[in-house]
Amino acid sequence: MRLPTLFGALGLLISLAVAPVARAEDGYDLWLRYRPVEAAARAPYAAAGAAIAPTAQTPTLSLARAELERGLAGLLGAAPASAEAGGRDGVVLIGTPETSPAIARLGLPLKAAGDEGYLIRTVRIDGKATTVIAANRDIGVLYGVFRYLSLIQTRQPVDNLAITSAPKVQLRMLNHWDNLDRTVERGYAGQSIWDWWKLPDHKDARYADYARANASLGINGTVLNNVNSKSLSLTAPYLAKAGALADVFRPYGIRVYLSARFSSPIEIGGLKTADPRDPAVKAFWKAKADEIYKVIPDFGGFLVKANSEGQPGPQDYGATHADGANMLADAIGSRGVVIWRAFVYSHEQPDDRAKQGFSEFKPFDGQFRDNVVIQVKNGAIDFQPREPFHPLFGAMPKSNLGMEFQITKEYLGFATHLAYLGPMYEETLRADTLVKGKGSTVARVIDGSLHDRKLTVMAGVANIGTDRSWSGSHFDQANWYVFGRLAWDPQASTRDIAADWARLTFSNDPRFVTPVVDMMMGSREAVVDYMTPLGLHHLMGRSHHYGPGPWVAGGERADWTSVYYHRADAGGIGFDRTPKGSNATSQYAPAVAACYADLKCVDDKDLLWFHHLSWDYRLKSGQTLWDGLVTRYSRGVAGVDAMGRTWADLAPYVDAERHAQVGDFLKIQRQEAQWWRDASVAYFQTFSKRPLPAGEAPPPLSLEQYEAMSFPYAPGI
Ligand code: GCW
Repeated sequence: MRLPTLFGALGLLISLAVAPVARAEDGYDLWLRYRPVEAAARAPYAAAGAAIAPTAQTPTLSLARAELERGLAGLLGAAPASAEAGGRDGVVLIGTPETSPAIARLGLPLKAAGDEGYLIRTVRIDGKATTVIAANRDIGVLYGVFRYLSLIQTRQPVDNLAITSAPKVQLRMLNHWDNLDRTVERGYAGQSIWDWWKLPDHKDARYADYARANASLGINGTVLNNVNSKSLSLTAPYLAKAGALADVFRPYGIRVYLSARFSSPIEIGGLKTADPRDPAVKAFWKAKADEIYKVIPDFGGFLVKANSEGQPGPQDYGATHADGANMLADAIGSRGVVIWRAFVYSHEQPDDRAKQGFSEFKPFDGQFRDNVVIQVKNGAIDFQPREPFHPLFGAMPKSNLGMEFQITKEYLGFATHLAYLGPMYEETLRADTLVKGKGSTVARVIDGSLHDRKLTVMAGVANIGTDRSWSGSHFDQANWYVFGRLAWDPQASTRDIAADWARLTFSNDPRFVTPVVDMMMGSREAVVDYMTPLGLHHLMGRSHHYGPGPWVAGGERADWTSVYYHRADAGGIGFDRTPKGSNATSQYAPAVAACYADLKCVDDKDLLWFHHLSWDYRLKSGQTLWDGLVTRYSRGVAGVDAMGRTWADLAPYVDAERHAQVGDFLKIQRQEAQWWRDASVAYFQTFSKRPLPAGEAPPPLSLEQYEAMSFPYAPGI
């Protein structure tokens, strides 16, 4: 027996002895683990990646090649040697027609791949089976390599491939709410990964790992700093720091953007005003943009939060959002974009907060420059566990409208509650605005097809930090992953994506994948049940948003309280947004508005978002509203119990380290779900004055005890 074979046999014996538990993992490798394909599943890959044909080099193609080598080495063993294409079976040929004569000769239908997409084809070259990963630009090749590796990672066949894939959204980006002192607003995964202090001289290795992970999903932009921003970010020293990050990200196809503080002309420009109509202000921004493009030639543009939650903006000078956005867009010109957020509600406006974004922006439809995108949160309030889709979607056909999802779970239990957000994103994307008849989905607004818009954006507020697992928990990685996949294709199925993620991250064993995917798919609904059932919203603890706070009242402004949203009293509960109430329903297309306003049509899941109803109102299930509320709270707790049991059973398929952490977090979630249920029931019962439905346990503490709990060190603020 040759020595390597002996060692191989020993290794096999050892791994059999400890099987099926994998070695401890801390989550750093995300979905790019490239662990060896188990012996029993090797056969279909016998020839795969026998060699990688040489290709002309660009920095991105070098990365693509290195990734392919790394992946194949990890998955299938020995690193393949270079070989001329056509020499043997199983060669992988990567490149663009410009960089590879062999690819050019194939005459592939590359048009369909567009600027960033790719083709993966099994072809015969000189009679030998060859896998071609081809694209029009080198970044498409890198994306294609990640896709090819993911097929092996998820044990798909790779011997007869005919894949064409191109992104449906142009700008697929993360928004970091990271501050210059490395705190992260609404961050639950440690500190900011940007070490501003040591930049630009020291570039942490993690920056490249970050870019690689994003590139594996097709994410092509990142806003480095918080939308609640500091002018300091736009000064020369900080531009150099941002430039250093941009240099790391560039070969991964990722452009850097910055949040811009509207009052910068005053704070760092020495001007007396930031009025967008003032020539000196215009000159400041033009010069600033020119300065940025000298440091970062491919700078993506500005993200702006203006006249919202105390941030400065054009309205401070009697100018409009359009004046402000267009002035910045002119400064940037054809070099980039201005992403202007629609998350706007003003101190002076007594109107229903849910209506304000629409009221402020709809009148300006058609008045924004071509390189302006209005970025709209998925719902009209603020990243709640469930919100009906934002009425601006479909309502501004003559403007570029982008989607802003939150990946970090500000309102869904931070990093310790397991909530897969795929179904929440999908619910919004598949919602039908009906503005151009049936099928006018939000996804089609976002991919530009509904109103024939070219400049399209999907943004996700990042959940990334210095935590080893990047996202604060293993399952929160799935939310970064599903966001990226949906940005590539907003029509994709989030159940399929969950399955891919579970396979890549943990195990391909169907005894693992099936229960985990089911658990993930139900997880967000459990959160809705134990926090905000039946369309309730914004009931979390004041300012940190940790735990239940339905009693939150008073303070700076009414629409930062819970009582503003639930309106519970002896007569009932819910926010009347029908024409009899705030009339927020009128902001939707007539058929949607009519349904939301009609008790016979509106879904129970949105009921109290749109209606104020008596405690004895009959739900579609026949239960009274009060009984239905209580049983949903309990159902949410039971859902977490079930997740805990499922996870415990899956120990054989997961390494001990990750299994234990997920298990611990599920226990935290279980306790907090119970707390949510008990505190909410105790509070609302003071209004309903009705007994609990049969079999429901009374809350163990008094309402006063729940109200007295205080969490000065809750993370994320
Ligand atoms: O969700 C709310 C958050 C704020 C955030 C704001 C926004 C960045 O509570 O922390 O500020 O929305 O989106 O601007």
